[in-house]
Amino acid sequence: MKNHKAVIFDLDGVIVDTAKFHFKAWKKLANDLGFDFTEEQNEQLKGVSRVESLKKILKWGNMELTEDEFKRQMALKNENYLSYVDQMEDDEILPGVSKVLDYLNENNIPYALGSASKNARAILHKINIYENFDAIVDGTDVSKAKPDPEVFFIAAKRLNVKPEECIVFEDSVAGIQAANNGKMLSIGIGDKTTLKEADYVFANFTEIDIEFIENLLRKEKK
Ligand code: B16
Ligand code: MG
Repeated sequence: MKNHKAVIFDLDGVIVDTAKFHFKAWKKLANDLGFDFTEEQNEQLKGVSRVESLKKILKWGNMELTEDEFKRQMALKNENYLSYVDQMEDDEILPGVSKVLDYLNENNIPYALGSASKNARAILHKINIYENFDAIVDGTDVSKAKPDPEVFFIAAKRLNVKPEECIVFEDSVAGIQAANNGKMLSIGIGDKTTLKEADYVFANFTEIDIEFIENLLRKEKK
């Protein structure tokens, strides 16, 4: 019987809603380059790295940049994005998340962050939960993007647990696939249809009972 012993959280879309800041910053970049960028397009960038996001955006805008200009635009976007992150406070933690973190803290259940963002550490500091994590794995630690399970495998290793002992909370399709590819239990946060490959899906953390998590920490993967 496999027991789940640890939890891995994605960051953007799970713990905080930084997608709204990414949207503003990418939209400014697109507009400055002379084309538009929609919320629907922003949805497709969830869990996607900064480089890959810019490649997609330029494709949508039918635009090519030199290598130097590409790097300059990425830096500008990040600078703009960080100006929003800088204003973040504890109240940006999404509803229901703190209740789950409190439960894990009180019961000594190890948990890690597994995010594609290179700004993850700065964000966790801003919302004052950096110290709570037993391991933090972000875009600076990985060479393969989700749906490759690398980010979650590193997290499991740092938590000293086997991949199949981990529960992963994710809001992106690629992230759910990464968890499934790593034989971890996947819990989607968001839309049931979009995240249909997940083992379980909840609209947000307010819909998750502590009892549900307690049971997962005892039961076998369904
Ligand atoms: P950065 P996650 C991802 O975070 C975001 O969902 C995605 O939109 C973003 O492009 C990516 O991080 C890279 O972020 O520019 O901060 O390095 O959902 O994996 O926590
Ligand atoms: Mg995410």
